[in-house]
Amino acid sequence: DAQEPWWKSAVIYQVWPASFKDSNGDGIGDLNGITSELDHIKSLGTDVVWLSPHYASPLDDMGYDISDYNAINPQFGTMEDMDRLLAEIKKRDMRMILDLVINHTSSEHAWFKESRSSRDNPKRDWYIWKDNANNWLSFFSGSAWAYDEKTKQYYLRLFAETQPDLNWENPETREAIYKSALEFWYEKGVSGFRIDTAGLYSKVQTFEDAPITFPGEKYQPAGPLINSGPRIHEFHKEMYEKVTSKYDAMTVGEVGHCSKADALKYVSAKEKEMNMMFLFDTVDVGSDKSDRFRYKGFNLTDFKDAIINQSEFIFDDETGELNDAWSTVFIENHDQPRCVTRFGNTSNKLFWSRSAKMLALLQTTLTGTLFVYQGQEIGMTNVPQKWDISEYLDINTINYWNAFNETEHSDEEKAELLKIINLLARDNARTPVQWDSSEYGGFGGKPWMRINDNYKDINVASQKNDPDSVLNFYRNAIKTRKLYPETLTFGRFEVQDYNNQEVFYYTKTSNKGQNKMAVVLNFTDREVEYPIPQGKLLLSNISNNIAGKLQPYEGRLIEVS
Ligand code: ISL
Ligand code: CA
Repeated sequence: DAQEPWWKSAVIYQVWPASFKDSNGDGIGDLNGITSELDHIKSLGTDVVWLSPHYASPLDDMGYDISDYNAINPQFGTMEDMDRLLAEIKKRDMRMILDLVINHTSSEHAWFKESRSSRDNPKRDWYIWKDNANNWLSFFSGSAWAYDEKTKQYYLRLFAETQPDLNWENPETREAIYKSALEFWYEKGVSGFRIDTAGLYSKVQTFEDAPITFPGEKYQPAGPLINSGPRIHEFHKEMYEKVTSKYDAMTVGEVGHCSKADALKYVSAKEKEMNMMFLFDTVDVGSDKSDRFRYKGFNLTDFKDAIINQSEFIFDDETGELNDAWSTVFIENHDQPRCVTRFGNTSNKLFWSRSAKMLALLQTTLTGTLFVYQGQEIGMTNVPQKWDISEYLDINTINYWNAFNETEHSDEEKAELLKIINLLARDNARTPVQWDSSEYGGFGGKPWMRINDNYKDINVASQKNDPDSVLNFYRNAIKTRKLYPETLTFGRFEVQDYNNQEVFYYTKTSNKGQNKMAVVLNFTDREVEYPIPQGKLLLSNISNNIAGKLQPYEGRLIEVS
């Protein structure tokens, strides 16, 4: 639709710099490494590159702990490297968006160093200081409060101890954030931001204890006391009005979970807050939404529900037509395990390849802006189950494992948690990208995080020119998506045969109903008899389709009218 803004039909590729490509052999991915692989990124059909934090940072939370918004992490390169990366992206007719981490800074940021220096420092109130801690649980385990010896008060830190929360109640703090974290980069020519933890800026100011979610636990999830709090929409409106509205920019907020009413405030065009957001229904399926490692599993209707919930708010309840809100399509990012392991099947090569392609077919036919995470396009998998816990490097996993081991557990309980960690840990997304079959997968020097053992079988070089590879399936599927934007990117999404636990069948209808497609996906490792809708087969992950039957992990996209 020519009337629609560019970011609705964009395909966005996320780069997590530490593990993308190392250009100088020090074992850490870097900006020049990204520049050297822009043709690969572009070949997928990418319109926008989302760069995860590249800023100066002690890397306690891999860059989501920023010590200077206006400097590049020297391990990733220099400002000249950044300028070149941006220029090379634009040269290829793509745009760049950055990560905007403004709920907290690193404790090494100059603002926090001042704030903690004395109780009467002018920046004391830029962070959240209290005489007493409450029972809030940190997202990274333990208390959400850290005690500071020097000034004998606690500061709030919803994430790591070295990630103090900024105080958004203070207008001077907000101005400083807008100037240094946003304006600086807009002026350099970036096209917007992925807004980290976009629902967390407004804390309920009573700082009261959270109700009990996990009986018997000392710390409890703060829930609505921090999530979509009382002033959150006011803050987003201000940020949009004062900064974002001045540029040709897109924003995508990481919200996670929220009510439909809040969703429509965050991303309805008329509200002027953000363009779209990430909701976690799908990636959290089977888990407690406050603690992913409390995992119970799920069935296919839970998965269908998750996908419905993530996008139904963009359709009018009565007419079924699009309203003025917008949604995202994603199944991986740097915080999530690999989708082929989680939702597909990696037990043999055939199932791995077919289920990776089936998930590609799912993603490229859903409504919203499509996001692909580095390595997803070649079907990278979770780390092997046999890896020792010491191979995991993410602060989230390590703190969780340590907190668990503070109390006695049987060997079975430990083994059970290790299995869940292997299934769901963020580290699964953070192993180096597998470029070829040479040492360290062609990533560069000896990588900071162990490369997945399967790099000789799964890598870009072996897939690039193979017409049957996962990579070429993604390329084709994205091409197909761009050929039929009205139906695939903007179409109405309706789940059919909802109760079926083997087959995910849905239809997509263009807004005015001229064109209709059916997507049929067999989520099992068995052949399934199925009344497959008649029509023109546009795309499938197998070549020898049989009438009335779906082979294991078979998927079809069919134009039905
Ligand atoms: O991955 C999680 C822990 O299991 C989530 O709770 C995650 O921390 C949450 O979605 C916020 O994520 C974002 O902000 C974090 C950072 O660690 C994540 O990498 C980032 O995506 C703090 O900045
Ligand atoms: Ca490097």
